[in-house]
Amino acid sequence: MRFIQAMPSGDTEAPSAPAGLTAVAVTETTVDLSWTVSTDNTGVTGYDIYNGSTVVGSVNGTTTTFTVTNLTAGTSYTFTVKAKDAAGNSSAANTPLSVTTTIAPSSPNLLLNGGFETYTGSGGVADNWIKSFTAGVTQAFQTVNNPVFEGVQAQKLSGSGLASGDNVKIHQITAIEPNVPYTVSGQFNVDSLTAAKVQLYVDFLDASNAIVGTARAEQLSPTTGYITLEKSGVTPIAAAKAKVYAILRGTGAGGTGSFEVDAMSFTQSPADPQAFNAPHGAAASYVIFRPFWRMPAAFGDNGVSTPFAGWLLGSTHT
Ligand SMILES: [Ca+2]
Ligand SMILES: [Ca+2]
Repeated sequence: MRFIQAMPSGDTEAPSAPAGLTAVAVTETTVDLSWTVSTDNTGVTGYDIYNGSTVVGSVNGTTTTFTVTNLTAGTSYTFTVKAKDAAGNSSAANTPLSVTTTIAPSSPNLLLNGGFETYTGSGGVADNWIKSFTAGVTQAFQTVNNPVFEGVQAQKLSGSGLASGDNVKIHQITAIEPNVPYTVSGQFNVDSLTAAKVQLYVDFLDASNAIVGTARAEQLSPTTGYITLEKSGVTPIAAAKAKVYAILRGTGAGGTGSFEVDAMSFTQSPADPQAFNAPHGAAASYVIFRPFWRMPAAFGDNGVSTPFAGWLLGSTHT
């Protein structure tokens, strides 16, 4: 009979410490470790891999590689490996290896002049942005140096005489990818609001400029300083562009208000199958659809079929 536990027969000699621990590959969340074999009088039966003082994995005695997973991007970790034999003797740890995981690439802001720092035109609206307003309302647009959230300039909008639904707004259109996670965000300093609200608003447009989805975040009262309005979700499968607005919108008779906006951004994640696990949470008002490669065959690559009617919110902002 041969039992592992019956083997020791007095073996008290621990294996040699594994040498040459190196990181052969590093990502945002994983580190691939490799080391050289240890030796032992009765044979090495395995290795324990430590992250700090915690064992994160074990391998058998003929394996000298291990992938540490579930790490955090941009974080330093210290790894060691110990060899063990059949008698349960554990080697000393090797020289600790310090590894810093890679930093997640920040998605670029697809909006131009999102910080409103550049103003070379006229009409009071920063470059790359277009103003519009409901006919008949009193409105004003200007770039201001105070208050700003970042840089030296922000965009101010103000309006009065707004009936419910009337608006004073700026917008910019950017090309986007369909069916990927996105975040739209802006900093808003709301000076005053009466029978009105401030909105960060997105119309998702298809290649023919038809609206195939919307997203919005709102502020209903004045603020003390800048606040973040933000919305995340998944871009509609038919979307080709995002039309991003900052809006002062009337909610009743005699609506009036003014606000500054700064640091507007629209970011999207790269198309990545993994990403489809992410778009939950704040995007509760959206249809979370299946990846296109799991769509029924009847689903065209340029259409929105019945299951996705949630995106067809119409062309009228509210
Ligand atoms: Ca031994
Ligand atoms: Ca700015």
